[in-house]
Amino acid sequence: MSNKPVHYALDDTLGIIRIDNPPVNALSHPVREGILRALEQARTDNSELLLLLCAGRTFVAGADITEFGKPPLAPSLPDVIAALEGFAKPVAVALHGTALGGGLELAMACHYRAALPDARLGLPEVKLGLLPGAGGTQRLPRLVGPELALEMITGGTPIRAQQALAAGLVDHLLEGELESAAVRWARTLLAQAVPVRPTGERRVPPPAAADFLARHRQQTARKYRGQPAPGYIAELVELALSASLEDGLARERECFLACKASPQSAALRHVFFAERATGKLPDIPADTPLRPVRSAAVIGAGTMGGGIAMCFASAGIPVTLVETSQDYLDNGLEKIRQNYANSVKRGRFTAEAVAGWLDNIRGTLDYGDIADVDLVIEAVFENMAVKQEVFGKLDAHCKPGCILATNTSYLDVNAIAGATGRPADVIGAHFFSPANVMKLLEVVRAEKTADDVVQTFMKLARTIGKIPVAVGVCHGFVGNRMLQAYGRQAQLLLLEGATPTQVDQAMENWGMAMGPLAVGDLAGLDIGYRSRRDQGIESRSVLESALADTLVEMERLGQKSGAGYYRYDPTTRARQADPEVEQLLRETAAQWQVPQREIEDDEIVDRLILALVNEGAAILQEGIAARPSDVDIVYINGYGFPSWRGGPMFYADSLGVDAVVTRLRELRELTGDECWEPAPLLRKLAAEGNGLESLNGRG
Ligand code: T1G
Repeated sequence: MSNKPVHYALDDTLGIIRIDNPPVNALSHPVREGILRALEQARTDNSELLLLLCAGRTFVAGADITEFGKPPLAPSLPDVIAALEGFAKPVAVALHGTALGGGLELAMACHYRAALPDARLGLPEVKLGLLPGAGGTQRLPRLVGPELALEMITGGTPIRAQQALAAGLVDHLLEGELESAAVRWARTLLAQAVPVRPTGERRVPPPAAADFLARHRQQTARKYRGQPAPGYIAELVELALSASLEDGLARERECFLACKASPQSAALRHVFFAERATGKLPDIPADTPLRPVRSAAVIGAGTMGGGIAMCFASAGIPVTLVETSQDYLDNGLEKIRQNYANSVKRGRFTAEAVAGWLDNIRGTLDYGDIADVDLVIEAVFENMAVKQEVFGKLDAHCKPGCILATNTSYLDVNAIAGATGRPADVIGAHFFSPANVMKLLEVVRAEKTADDVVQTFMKLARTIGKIPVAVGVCHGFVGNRMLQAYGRQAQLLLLEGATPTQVDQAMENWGMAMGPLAVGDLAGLDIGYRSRRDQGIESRSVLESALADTLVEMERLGQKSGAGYYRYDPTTRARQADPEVEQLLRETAAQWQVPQREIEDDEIVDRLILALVNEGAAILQEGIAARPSDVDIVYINGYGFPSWRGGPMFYADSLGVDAVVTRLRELRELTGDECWEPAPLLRKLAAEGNGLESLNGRG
């Protein structure tokens, strides 16, 4: 078989077009050419019906995203789609794995569609800041109606084959092995002498509710502030109701090209590849043998411990929760049951699946019961002495080769490893709360952590549904260390004249999921208070934590006490500005003789985001993170940084590193604060005329 990505074979009167372009049969230029070549062959041969399918683990998962930054090569995907839909002989397609984006558009241009039951079908382009650019916004509503079409294209979440069958997106579910089942199905179509059936000739049924489209437009404008694609999608699906296919496709192309050229899409495409690059460790060979992880244990059944145990149980790995008292253990197990029950109620999981996962969890008070597990994650109180005592016990009880991980969010993992005789088996695994939901996992490599332990944990993270980022040991690792610089600026801006509402609104308008003060109130101001005391910082002795210390000592701990930087409505939990806090702010500023001034929202954004960038650059310089895109992934998946801005380091590149250095120097002038001294790495890149992207190893 030639190494061409598209093969055509005639089997009696059935023409079979097979795409074989691993890993996901992306519609690269050679694939597009190959499909047209196959159609050319079939035009004149004895075939009476064509069957399109893919080799490998999935049907076409979309256009080739790596081609987006390059000059377009003909034939374009719309050319291929038009050739398929307009073909003189009926074309059938068999779907398996994930038929996504251009792949589903290809399928909708075929005349008959079948799928394996576990196939998923979707148009996820919006997750790349794009929209379906090869007819998806015009053909999908013709097949499934405007409601489901808008839900699928705006949300980008694939649907299962069963739902696609019910919705009319596919005509048949295949049984058994893909190729043989597909050929059987195609032969029944041949026997029925089915006609061509262009999707484009169908009409879009009107929405059930007259105000559906208007409501959708409003919701979209609110939900996707700062992102152009969802608005275009609403316009295009609405257009499909009235316009000809030709006019609809023309407008779709314009909108697609506008999205493709947008900074939001450039950022989201960066994030797509950055998420996949985190696992590629420059200094550890990809084929490093892994340690088997068939069983796990979690020490501590508190909020974090319970969430971590759920990650393993839901991935099918039996997990034992270890606690110090039966009450703590029972509470922890009950909390897990409740969390799962809530997910079933919300329709996220089925009751059957949850029952199986709960069977994977057991509890004990006896370290002896975890002697044979392959991995332990410690999630006890954030105190060095307590953690070292636990690791001493693990060292005494756990079998040789067991991986010992700590869920500390800022303590020295080397010191924790030092409490054992096997520091090579010790690693940091910093989960984010709620651990069963948040995707980010900072994998902390201590000085003596063995390469196979690191590689095993990086792979295991994907198995339990996490995005792993390898980081080195320093206070707060990558995320919390940068957060400290970010949080410090928020505090200083308050003391210089801004209000909590102004700071948070400016950041949320810019795109952050939640402003820094509201995040503080959500997490609980007492956590930061205790961490400062643990670091030996006396209360109210430091300008940038004076206000927070005072609030905690006034029992204003945040949402959990009904008041923090804001007051919270007891019923709706909505946050309200509190004049008492603004008064306290002015008094604290007076005590510290901080001059008051009007502060613009732009300055707020610059100071908070550039604090992240400058600290991120220092982290890269120290080798605590391997590449700038890893820092971006930490902030997008752990700290509510808007993915459509690409992450702090990508954002810095979008401004231009030299402009960032200039602005940092301006802020130093403005505030007299040495923290604004540009990181040497930024100065070096600016001098070289390079961007942070140049360090991503993907240049
Ligand atoms: N183009 C190029 N490379 C791709 C790719 C794509 N569409 N999809 C995946 N890869 C690479 C990926 O970088 C990785 O490479 C390897 O394949 C395995 O991927 C006109 C404009 C299909 C669900 O958005 O969601 O069509 O890291 O690690 O976890 O309307 O990949 O090994 O070197 O993710 O099993 C729309 C994107 C495109 C789907 C498989 N399609 N892909 O997940 O493997 S835009 C998408 C995915 C479009 C048209 C428009 C997932 C997956 P490497 P992986 P996975």
